[in-house]
Amino acid sequence: MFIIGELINGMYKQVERAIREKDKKAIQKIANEQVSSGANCLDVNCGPASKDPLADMQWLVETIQEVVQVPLSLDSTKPKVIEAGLKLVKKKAVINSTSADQEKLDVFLPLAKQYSSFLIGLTMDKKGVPQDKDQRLELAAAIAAGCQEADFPLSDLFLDPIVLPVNVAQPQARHVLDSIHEFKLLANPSPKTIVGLSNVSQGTCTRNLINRTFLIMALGAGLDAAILDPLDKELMDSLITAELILDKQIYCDSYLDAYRKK
Ligand code: THG
Repeated sequence: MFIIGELINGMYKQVERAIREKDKKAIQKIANEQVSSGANCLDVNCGPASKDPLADMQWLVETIQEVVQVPLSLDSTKPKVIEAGLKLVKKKAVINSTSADQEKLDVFLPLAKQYSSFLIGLTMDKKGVPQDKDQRLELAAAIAAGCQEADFPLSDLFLDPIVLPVNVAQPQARHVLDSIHEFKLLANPSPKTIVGLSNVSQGTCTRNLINRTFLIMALGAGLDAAILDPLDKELMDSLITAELILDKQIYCDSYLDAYRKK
């Protein structure tokens, strides 16, 4: 499982403050904590309050790379903001993200090729987020076809069926799980799948329990990657255990410690 830490996001009040005040230490602490808890990659999102997202993205990428070596997931809807980050990254980055709209694919696919990065394709378009798995599959197929036309390797594509909060869109969680399974069958080699896990529990009173349960079900459906909170230890323990049961980790009595020492 490819784990992308979600905590460097201006959506969080302390991160928004740290970005505004250019408080390097605060960002570097969150970067270090996520990596030592098992994140393989860090999401970088300036947040909705950023007045200069391009400069903020550059500052975040430089600040994070001073203390950790993991690749970064550049999270913005603006190609210029993503490109500002791509120019600075030291590892193969993740572009987070394009939608299925042709005009978005026309911008993000050349960018992903030019900088040899991974690309997350959200199965949504101008009409918004689909309401069932068949519409998600249609958009996923359009994104995969766009990649093939642009000669972008499908092995570098992550398809994101878009997780919605279970308290307001309850039937969608089931559709997302079915989509994860079906996206894998779209092409050969299979495109990878990813979700923004914490979306599922927004506004609920039992966030950690809902996140944990949904992640394990998604892993069972074949999920390859997730944007999540790696500091949630019970979530990480459950993830490691699910991988053990799916025969993706070797069992030993101390498998939790063994995983963390990797
Ligand atoms: N897919 C992709 N990228 C994504 C998402 C996705 N990036 C953003 C998001 N979704 C994933 N990251 C988060 C980060 C935080 C939260 C949810 C998803 C979150 N934040 C608290 C909240 O809104 O309640 C903030 C609370 C606070 O201020 O402390 O839940 O789906 N490709």
